[in-house]
Amino acid sequence: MSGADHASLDACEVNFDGLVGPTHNYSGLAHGNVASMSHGGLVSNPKEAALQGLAKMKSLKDAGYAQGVLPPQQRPDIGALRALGFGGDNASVLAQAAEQAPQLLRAVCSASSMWTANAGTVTPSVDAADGRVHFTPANLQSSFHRFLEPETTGRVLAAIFADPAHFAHHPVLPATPAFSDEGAANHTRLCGEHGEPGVHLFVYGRQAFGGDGIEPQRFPARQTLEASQAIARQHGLNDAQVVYAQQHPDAVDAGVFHNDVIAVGNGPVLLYHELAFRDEQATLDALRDKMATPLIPVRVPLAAVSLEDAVASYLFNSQLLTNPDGSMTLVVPGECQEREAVWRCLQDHLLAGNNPIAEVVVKDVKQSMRNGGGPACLRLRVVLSRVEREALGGRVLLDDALYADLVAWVERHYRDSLSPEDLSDPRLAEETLAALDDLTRILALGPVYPFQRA
Ligand code: SUG
Repeated sequence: MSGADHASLDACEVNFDGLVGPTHNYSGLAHGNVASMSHGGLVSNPKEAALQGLAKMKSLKDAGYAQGVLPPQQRPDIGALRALGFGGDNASVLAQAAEQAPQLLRAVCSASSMWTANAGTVTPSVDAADGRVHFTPANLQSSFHRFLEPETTGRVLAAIFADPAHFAHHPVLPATPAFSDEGAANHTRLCGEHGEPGVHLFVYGRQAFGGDGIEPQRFPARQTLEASQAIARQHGLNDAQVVYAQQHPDAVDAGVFHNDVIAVGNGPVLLYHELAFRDEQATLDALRDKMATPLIPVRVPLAAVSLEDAVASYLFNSQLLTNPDGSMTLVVPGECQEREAVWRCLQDHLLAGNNPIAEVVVKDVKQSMRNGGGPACLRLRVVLSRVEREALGGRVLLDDALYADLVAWVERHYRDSLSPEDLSDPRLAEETLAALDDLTRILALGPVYPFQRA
């Protein structure tokens, strides 16, 4: 059956949020991510971070949106330190790394897998020629601390989306600059209802082979056109289903390291900043040309919101969610209230404008925001039919019981303070393993972590 032949009437978007891991800390690891760069060295609160994330999930679940959860990864990644030549027992590996290569220690402790918008790229079954949901974990090769994620990410996705009748998993792209891939953060699916066929907007920062060399100068462009094309090929998307657009280099240089920091789409709506795309008109024209339903562009002009305000507030790193009556709710981070121009834009331009956005909901995810992760970074969107939802492995769809179990789990295992100096504490590594072992049982995922497979 061709995917385009069937609209799935009972499909809905499930947002799979990443649980913040016990080593959440501020190490300033992400070059080009202004929040991460400016907050490096601060003391973090992993417990508060995890509870903020869970509170967001719970409130969206209570409001009627389908909500899933993805587990954090095993950190510190002592195996990565061993591969880099450190030896002895775990405590001495950590001590040597702290002494000789503190930057490496910080990298292997990052809780960056919380930002599941970078876990991978997903194509819903309605768009796929074989009628299955397709997944490719992102290689995240732009930074060492994130390059450590894809292996476990692949195992987690395979454990949850396990049934081969419904789910197809593709290999991570070659982890080399030409195929630099950061997952769904640079991918937006536009459609009518979620269960209707969609058009896939892949946004890239640079072209590896050829291209005209117009690229960001200050900060790295993390996604290549070649990576996006390879994902589309893996997922069996044809030309009529895809649009490729280059990010505006000025935006990347202002700290827009992923497209989801400057644009968000949902259904037929594309909410974007004037400087999101290098060629705004060509991008809109291509979408209009390929979409089956009229595109509803909601443009925020530079005169209303500067790039600095967009990056500082994460206005565009919002979740745009569909309500049963067809209206949409925009879930924005609390930082949007702190910037007058942004708050005014939300009230006067977005809510009052002629578009489906009918409500703005503010969420406090400050712990994540200080590392450059807003509400939309924290979630991976997966459109699933009822049958596909029923085929999920593990216990990952949030209900009141799972929420209560996860809150109790965080209370049991997490510290409420972590400074970069604490990362070499071997007890932190032990606490984390105990926490993840416990979590695997709560989520019924099986042995997804390296320490469970040794
Ligand atoms: O890759 N921050 C992440 C934030 C990712 C946000 N995701 C999306 N926009 N979808 C990044 O830059 C900071 C970690 C540190 O500094 O310790 C970090 O990796």
